[in-house]
Amino acid sequence: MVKEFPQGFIFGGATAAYQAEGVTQSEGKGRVAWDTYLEENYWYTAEPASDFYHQYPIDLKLCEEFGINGIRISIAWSRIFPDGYGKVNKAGVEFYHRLFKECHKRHVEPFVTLHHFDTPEVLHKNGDFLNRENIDYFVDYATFCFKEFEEVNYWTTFNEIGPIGDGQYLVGKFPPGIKYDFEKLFQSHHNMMVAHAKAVAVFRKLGISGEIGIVHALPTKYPLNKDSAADVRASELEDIIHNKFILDATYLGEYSTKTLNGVNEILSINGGKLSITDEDLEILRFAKDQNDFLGINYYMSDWMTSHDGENHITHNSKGEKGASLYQLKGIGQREYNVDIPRTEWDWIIYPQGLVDQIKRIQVDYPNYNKIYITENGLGFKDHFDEKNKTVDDKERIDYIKAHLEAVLEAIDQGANVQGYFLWSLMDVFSWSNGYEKRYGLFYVDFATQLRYPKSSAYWFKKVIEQNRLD
Ligand code: BGP
Repeated sequence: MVKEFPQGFIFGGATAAYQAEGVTQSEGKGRVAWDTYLEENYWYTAEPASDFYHQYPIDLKLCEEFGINGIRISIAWSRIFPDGYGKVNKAGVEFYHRLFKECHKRHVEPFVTLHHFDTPEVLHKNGDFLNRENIDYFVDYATFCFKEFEEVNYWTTFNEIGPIGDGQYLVGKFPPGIKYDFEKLFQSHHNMMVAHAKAVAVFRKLGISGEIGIVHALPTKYPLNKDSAADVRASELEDIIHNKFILDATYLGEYSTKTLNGVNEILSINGGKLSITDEDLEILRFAKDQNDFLGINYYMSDWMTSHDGENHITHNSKGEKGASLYQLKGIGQREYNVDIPRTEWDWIIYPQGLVDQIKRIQVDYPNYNKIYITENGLGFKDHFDEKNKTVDDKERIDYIKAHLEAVLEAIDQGANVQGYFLWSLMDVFSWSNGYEKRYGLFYVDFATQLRYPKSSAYWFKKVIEQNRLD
């Protein structure tokens, strides 16, 4: 098997505006739904986060020192348009110009996402992407950014349309906290895919230079018992919810019969009806061959059995292993007690799932062009070594190494993978798990905002220097 990464491979670190920047209530930024939702439902807020708004020169200097040549950054929509549309906040625009300039100064290529979970509150309140008016507001915002930020070479429309619908309307851990509403779940997926396609169309029409793509979270789903037709169906339906529906929209420009049959099966049991118009399909068809790249966020796989009881999901937000429950009526349930390691948050660690997922893209969606692994990493309750001012995060190194091996295996099997971004560059807070779930290469002391490289950062630096795994 190849051990070397392709020439020009991006070894990146990933961040997201809301999880990193801080400064959520000043500098002209408009509120987002998360501001209120965290205040009301969780034990932490997005302040100070990693104070990236001020610390970015330090973080980018660390990137340069450790050989990291790419960074995922998202623009906070409400920093540009505090109300989602209309009046522009000049301070926000200037901030991102400063940030991108610093990236280039440090030879760190910014991969810029337009929407990473943080719809402005004004638009979220009136239905978020379930309200079709907001599709147009998103496209206006995207158009503004394409024209304004000429220094950006890589654009991503959305981060994780799947988990947005999932968090907002199925698990209920994201605002507005609705559970088990499958109509809203699929409609949100669909409408956001239409928004993506429309933004891609504008990008092409304006002849913007650079590349455009989308980032999907793609957890691989397996039947617990391969010989059980019920388990196989459970894994297929779960795959449709999280992966296949949005992948079809992205690369087929329509929903395959298999996908629609699955969606109809789910809706016939759980209620609901989708609105998909001819005009929607026309724009999806236009965009399907226009994606320069696919970003894959991969953390885990799931093993499924059938489930005919009621819907019941318990989100394990405190990292108490075994606290998760995921059962969907007529769809299936996740089996956590498989003989495979999992994190404290019950995320099953299975690098082969990444190989299998990439293979499915190659086979089912051969028009994908190229892939970046845009997120992968280990959430852990890191122990800071006060004496040596570091974290000995051996578990994280093992996790990253195994997944980089999976990337090499996929490349060996003919996949065009051009980069790997570790989630996260430095510690940030986790949306529904707080500041205790850390992922960074650089430890952040949230009280002082000082950064300390972890063992994983030194290990990663070596991999980058050698451009290969030992
Ligand atoms: C992805 C998101 C990231 C990040 C990551 C880790 O879904 O794109 O923003 O949060 O997952 O997830 P979590 O924070 O839930 O552990």
